[in-house]
Amino acid sequence: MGKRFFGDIGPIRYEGPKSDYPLAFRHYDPSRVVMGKTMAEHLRPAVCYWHNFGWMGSDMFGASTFERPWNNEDMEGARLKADAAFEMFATLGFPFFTFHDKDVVPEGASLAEFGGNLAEMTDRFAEKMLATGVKLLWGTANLFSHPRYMAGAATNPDPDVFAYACAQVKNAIDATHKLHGANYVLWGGREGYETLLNTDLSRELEQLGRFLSLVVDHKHKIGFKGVLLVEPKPQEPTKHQYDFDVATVAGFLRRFGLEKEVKLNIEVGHAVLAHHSFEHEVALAAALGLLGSVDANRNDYQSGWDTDQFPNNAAELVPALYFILTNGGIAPGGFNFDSKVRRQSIDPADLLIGHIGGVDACAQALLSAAALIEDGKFDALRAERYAGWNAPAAQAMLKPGASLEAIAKRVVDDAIDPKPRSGRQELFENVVNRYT
Ligand code: XUL
Ligand code: CO
Repeated sequence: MGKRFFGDIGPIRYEGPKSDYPLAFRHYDPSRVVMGKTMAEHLRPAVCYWHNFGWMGSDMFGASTFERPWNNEDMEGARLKADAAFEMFATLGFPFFTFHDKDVVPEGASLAEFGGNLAEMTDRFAEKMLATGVKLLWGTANLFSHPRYMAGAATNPDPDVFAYACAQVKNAIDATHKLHGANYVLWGGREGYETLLNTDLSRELEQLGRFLSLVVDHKHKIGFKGVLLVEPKPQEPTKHQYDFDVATVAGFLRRFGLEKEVKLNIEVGHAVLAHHSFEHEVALAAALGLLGSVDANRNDYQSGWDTDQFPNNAAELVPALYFILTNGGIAPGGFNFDSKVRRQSIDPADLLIGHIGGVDACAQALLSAAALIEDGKFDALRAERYAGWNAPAAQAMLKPGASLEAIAKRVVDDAIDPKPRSGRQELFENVVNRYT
């Protein structure tokens, strides 16, 4: 494939921490083995189609700042976009990419035309994937940009919009299946409300549960082996979204009997919007058996909205990487860089530099978390805090047959009188910092 958009740049190589060449990896060494797997196998990095190839740099105060030769107005523009995208995937050497249906082809005048465009483009993708070795981490449907979705997709008061969303998801999941996607993501872009005054909350939640069940049924019907993932986000664009955070979605999945069918795609910036930390969302999803994949980015802590910047603070990512590693890794999920360069970063090289810094930060955090685990002291400290639970009498309290009465009797008989013990937070923090 000839180079067209990124000139003579690349392929991007690992040059090590001492390198000052901006177009080289300093920490992400794809083939370096860490805890039995290569860095590429641990992180499974992906480039997303939308922020990098879809966003043209406009904001609510100003026009597009990026000059991109591609567009999505017609299939010609969409083909150019695909050429640039695959050139970038290959230049970075990232093993995966992700897309929304609407990122890759124009919608056209009808759903049938949209479906036809998608089928044509995914044929082209299949050829490019074969030529470059790049795989699909996940596909998804954009159920939030078109005005028909202004009051939601599955949770819309109009059943015709619900039907349209079903049809669009069917096409997108079929396309993902055709490209052997490892996962399929559902982000409820406008599944929420602006005001409760016009909203029948219980009806909308029922609709959303039904919709997810229909998606699960379709997945099994076509034999799609990828994992279905819901991506929590508390608000933006709506005031309140039903997929608020990991805890909310976990409860929702249980209510509709979907907890064995659907996992979660956790985005750093969404965790921050929900007033959680990223590691909180990762640790909770792991604890509930729902950890699926990660949308890697960061928010500006002062702005209060979803700024989708590239990750660049390795130290902050260490706890999340620790919980991912102790969960047994993220596969078949990965680290999808749902991140965009800033509006003034107008050069094609800026797109590459953003991804290089992002994956380098994740790689540094991976190395730190692995060193922390391999050293063993941190895990020993954590285990020590709960060591009392190893005693048979303690275990018995958690088993069927235990009763408050029997426990109360033992407290009296054994004269149990617990003494406060230090939580040693500063010690834990200092141990983690030794590896950061
Ligand atoms: C929006 C967001 C989406 C999803 C896919 O905040 O993160 O791009 O990742 O629809
Ligand atoms: Co995302």
